[in-house]
Amino acid sequence: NSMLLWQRTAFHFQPQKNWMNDPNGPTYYRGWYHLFYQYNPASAVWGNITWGHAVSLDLVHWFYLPIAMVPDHWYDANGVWTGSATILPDGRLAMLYTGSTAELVQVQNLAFPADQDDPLLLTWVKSESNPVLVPPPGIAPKDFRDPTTAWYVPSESAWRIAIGSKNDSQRHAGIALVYRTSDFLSYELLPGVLHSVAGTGMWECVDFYPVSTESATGLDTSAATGPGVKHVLKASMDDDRNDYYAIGTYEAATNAWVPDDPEKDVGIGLRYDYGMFYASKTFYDPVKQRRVLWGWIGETDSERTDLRKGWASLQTIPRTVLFDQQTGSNLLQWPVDDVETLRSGSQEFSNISIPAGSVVPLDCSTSGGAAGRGVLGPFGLLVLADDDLSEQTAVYFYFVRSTDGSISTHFCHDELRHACHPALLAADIVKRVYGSLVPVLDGETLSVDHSVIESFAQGGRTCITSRVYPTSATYGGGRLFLFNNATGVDVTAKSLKIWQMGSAFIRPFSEHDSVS
Ligand code: DQQ
Repeated sequence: NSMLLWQRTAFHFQPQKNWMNDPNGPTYYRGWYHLFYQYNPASAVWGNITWGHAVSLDLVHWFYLPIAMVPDHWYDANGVWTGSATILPDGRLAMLYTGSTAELVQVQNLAFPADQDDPLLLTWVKSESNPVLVPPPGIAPKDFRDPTTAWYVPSESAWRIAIGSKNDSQRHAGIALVYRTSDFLSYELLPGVLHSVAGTGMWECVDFYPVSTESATGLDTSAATGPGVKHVLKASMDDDRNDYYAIGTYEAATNAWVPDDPEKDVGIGLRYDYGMFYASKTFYDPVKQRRVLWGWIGETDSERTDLRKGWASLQTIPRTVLFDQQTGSNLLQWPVDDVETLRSGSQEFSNISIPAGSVVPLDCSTSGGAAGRGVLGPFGLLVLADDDLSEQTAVYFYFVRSTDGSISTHFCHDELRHACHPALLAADIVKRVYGSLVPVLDGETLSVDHSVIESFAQGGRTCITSRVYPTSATYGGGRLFLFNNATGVDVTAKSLKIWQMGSAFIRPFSEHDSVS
């Protein structure tokens, strides 16, 4: 049981107990960052979905607050599902969310803070007009959910929101519907769809936001379109449980978003993360002028084990999202710089040579795919490893030379050798090798937090998240190694910097905590 306890994280957000899934309505309001999340107050598996709630002053340390919304009306009797926040020009806040009705129909509902002057947003009032939206003709009752943050269209003096769905009569197309509203109470469905991709199925948790192609700052969701601005469309694919995004051009007048590269369209191209990551959502942080991404990290162990642990799922470290001005074709994600306040005891290594076929232990206490050997790799790091390397997760690169002589770089996680303790959970854990192509190789950051590894390669062009369940590399026993399983090349690690990460506090809000 101490092993199960060890799996609780030190700086990834998770509730005190029970089940969590999608991040909901993230926002900054009067001094506080707010995170709501899909939460089952009664058990460590999905069900009875309410909105859990936590606040933070820095996106690192969190206070749990009481549950914000529970299923207490016919229009959300089967769950207060995913939704998004919109900050109105006068500073008030509107929250739209999906309710699963008593008849299991998906409808959209409006809620607002009972007291707009309460920075903690403790009490929520559901609109008397609920549901404000029901599935339109042609849309199945269970395929209409997860409203986005609204964006303002000045030429119409009105707001728009997008909602994910699917159209099975059009080759199982995933679609995003767009509605116009001026008061968040009545809505008009715009003709056509924002976008549609055949074969991708139901789009959950659609996110739609502008990015600057010229500066490294984030944009408000309602930022003006035009030169220097592109729009990201993201959808969570219910069919394959991954979050795909594409970058393109949005034209409000025609209600259309067009991907820059049709071959890398939503659902068939880029993913935010090539590991365990789903149902993500961004918000604009006006304090640091950045767009921040949250993602849900599920478990890869069994429900039985989750019930035994009494909890399931984590949220990612919030990530800053920027347009990659160098490639012009992808986003860059990086853990918010606020987490650097948890760093201490830095150790720096430079020019470590790792001869072909060797493993180099790094002198610090703190990881099929990686074990295979090719001429040009794999090589990389073994994290959460025990002393004799019977337990490890490998985070690594390898090069592939194609017949035309060009070389591509792959970035991977190999989970096949974590949780080795025979008597333990190993049997009911799904272990995989995750990987993706990453353009060029230079610079990577890695966050290792008890039972989760998040990796950001090449400045955040490619990201991978793994749940791991160490059984012997726990309680300070986790070690870090460099390895080179290439047969044909020696590798030099030019520089490597390692920090100990302190624990963030994530605890209930008490009377003594000051309110700004
Ligand atoms: N989770 C919510 C839905 C959403 C799904 C229900 C995505 O609103 O589509 O818990 O994980």
